[in-house]
Amino acid sequence: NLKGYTTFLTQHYDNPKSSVGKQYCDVMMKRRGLDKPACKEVNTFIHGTKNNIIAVCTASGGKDYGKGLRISLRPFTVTTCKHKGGSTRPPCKYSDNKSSRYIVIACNQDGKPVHFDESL
Ligand code: DGP
Ligand code: DGP
Repeated sequence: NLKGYTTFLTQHYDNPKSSVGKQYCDVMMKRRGLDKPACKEVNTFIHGTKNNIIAVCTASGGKDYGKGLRISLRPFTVTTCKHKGGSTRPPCKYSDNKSSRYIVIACNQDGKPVHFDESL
């Protein structure tokens, strides 16, 4: 089932961080289709390699975090986009927060990421 992984990449993978100007989240949330049918409330983009993200599903890059989740052994540079409120319909307006965090994800049975849960 590749769909979950490809969806994860669309929603959460951006490496290197795209140079789209000042309003990174506004541009990226639209570009990745996360503004439809309504503005997604919170979404995190990971600025790390696919190999390093996939490794979180294995013992070399992650460990069990309960409830079927995995937490990375090392922090990733991430940008979390938060909907500013107001209309939930596009055009969506977001705040940007870039930081270095441990990512918590769910992996499928093929060892591929399928869900971004949180970052610490
Ligand atoms: P924060 O305030 O940055 O710790 O995050 C707010 C909440 O949003 C927290 O419960 C984690 C969650 N969150 C952050 N990014 C994503 C995402 O991409 N998808 C989902 N489902 N939740 C996210
Ligand atoms: P999210 O990263 O939360 O925006 O979700 C991405 C996709 O993964 C979406 O199609 C819903 C699916 N998904 C959400 N939570 C889980 C989970 O715990 N396990 C699996 N396998 N898929 C999930």
